[in-house]
Amino acid sequence: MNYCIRLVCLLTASIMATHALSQDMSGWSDKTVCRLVKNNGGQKHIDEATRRGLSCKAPIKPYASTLTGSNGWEKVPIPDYVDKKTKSPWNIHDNFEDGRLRFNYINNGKNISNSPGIKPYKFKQDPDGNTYLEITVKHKWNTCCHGASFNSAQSGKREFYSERAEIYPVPSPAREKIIWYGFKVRLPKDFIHINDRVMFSQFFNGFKGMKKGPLFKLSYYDKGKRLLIGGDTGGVAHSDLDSGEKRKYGIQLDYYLRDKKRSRAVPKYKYVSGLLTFDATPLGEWTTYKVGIYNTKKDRGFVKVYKDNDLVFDYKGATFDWIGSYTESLIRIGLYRNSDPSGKGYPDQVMHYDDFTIVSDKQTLDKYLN
Ligand SMILES: [Ca+2]
Repeated sequence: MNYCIRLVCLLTASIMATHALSQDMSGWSDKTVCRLVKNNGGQKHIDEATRRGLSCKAPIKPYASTLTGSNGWEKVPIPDYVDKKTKSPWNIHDNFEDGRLRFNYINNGKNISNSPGIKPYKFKQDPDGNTYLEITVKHKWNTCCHGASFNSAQSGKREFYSERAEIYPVPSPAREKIIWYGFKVRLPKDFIHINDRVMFSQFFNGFKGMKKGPLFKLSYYDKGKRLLIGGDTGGVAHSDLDSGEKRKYGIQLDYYLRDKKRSRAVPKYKYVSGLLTFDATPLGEWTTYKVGIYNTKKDRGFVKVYKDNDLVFDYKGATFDWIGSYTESLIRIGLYRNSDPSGKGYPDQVMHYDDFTIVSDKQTLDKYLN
């Protein structure tokens, strides 16, 4: 009883406080809001500035993106037991606590147009004081690369572009290297899944004229009902994907949502093991992904994916079996999706990321992400 009354009081107080706050701020001038944002007045002022569309709204200072070839922030020392020949080209950790974006982000370029610049990347705080990176993708942001796929339900071709918002460290050659990377990710409570592809992290081997996908990607499909883990381990880099190549080089596991659990389907291509089922992460809760990649033509290569320390994807074999002219590899977090083929546009999608870490061994990754 006592508890109930207290709870009601608390709720009432918090509703009143929120109401009073928004009422107060609506009366403030843009100049005042901006001054408070610049004086580090806190999240509520940033949100208010964003709501008003003020140019003072982004208190984030990118600088690493201009330091080509430099990965020099929060450098993680490489332990002595790591073989230096296979060490990761990136050894970094970022918990985003100082609210500075040190990564590259997708911008206008050779293939990308209609870039919103740094706008999709915002630092936010949880009530416990933790700072995380909020990434948003909107219709037509960073559009690239016209594509089409056959859709039997509509008995015709679906035409789309890609649209995205991703961050990444400076790309680097990573052939014959072992890379362990990970991050925390949260889909906010009001997240809207779409009936299309939404990728939210990738490891990509780049080639001249590359027409194939990443070695590893994490994607939602079918309104979030399908979680796809996997990618392509080889083929002819500069020619279009055909089904024979996919069978030979594809690694993929699909986990389907049933009764708040995700259940694994039979692997489509090469043999990959994983879990039969695991609990689906509800909206509003963090989950941690750890990804281990031995990027090699040799049989001892691997791609391993841990979700909250459960091994949900385990592939052993060649991971770099390409014909083509290799350039460099990249690791990205953030959203990448197909545009709405009807042209109307899918709703905005927002994901939260934290503790983006790339190192050379699992033990070190565990230190940062456990
Ligand atoms: Ca953090």
